[in-house]
Amino acid sequence: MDVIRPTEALIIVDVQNDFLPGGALAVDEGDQVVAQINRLLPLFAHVVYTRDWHPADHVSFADPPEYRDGSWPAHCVQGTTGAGFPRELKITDRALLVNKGTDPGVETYSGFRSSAVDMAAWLRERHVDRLYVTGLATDYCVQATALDGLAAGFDVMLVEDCVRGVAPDTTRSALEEMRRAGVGSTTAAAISMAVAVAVATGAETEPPLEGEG
Ligand code: VGL
Ligand code: ZN
Repeated sequence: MDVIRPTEALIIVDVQNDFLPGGALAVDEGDQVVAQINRLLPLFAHVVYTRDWHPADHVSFADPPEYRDGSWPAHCVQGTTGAGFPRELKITDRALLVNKGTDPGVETYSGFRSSAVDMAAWLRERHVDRLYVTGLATDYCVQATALDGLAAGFDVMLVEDCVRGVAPDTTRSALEEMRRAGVGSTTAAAISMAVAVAVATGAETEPPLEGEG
């Protein structure tokens, strides 16, 4: 039995330089999700990277910013280093890249609401039935993407040690709202442990491919 089935997808939300320490809209410990996500990545047949991809005049940019919904410092402006993925993040090509927040007048936290890509359709074409959601930030884009995933009919698991939030109070209520809506939860540590056990007990042994040996 596979610990992660071929119909499960890893969703990596907005792991971008501007959301990491030193970035324009830094999330506390945002950098700490990268190694954990890298560890999960090889287990998944399908991966989605969402990316905040704003024009320079995006409606959410405020000066001075209040660091809450609707009032952010300029961040993740298309083509800038801040909008890029950190060098340490593994990029696989069995993946979909979803740009969002590209319309100057519209805030889009959820990858499912990108005006550029139909993420739900891409997942359904691959017979995906469950999403493991990781990334930044728990209280905005992670929450919105997880809840829209449920609404689109997917099982959704939050990978708790692979997410970080902007602020403690909004992060607490986001976790509570997701739980109440039916988002499950796990950790990269638990998944890795289950994989190790499966390998040790031989459960992961595949029959030899036809024509081999
Ligand atoms: C996000 C605030 C503004 C996020 C994006 O990725 O959670 N938060 N834009
Ligand atoms: Zn944004």
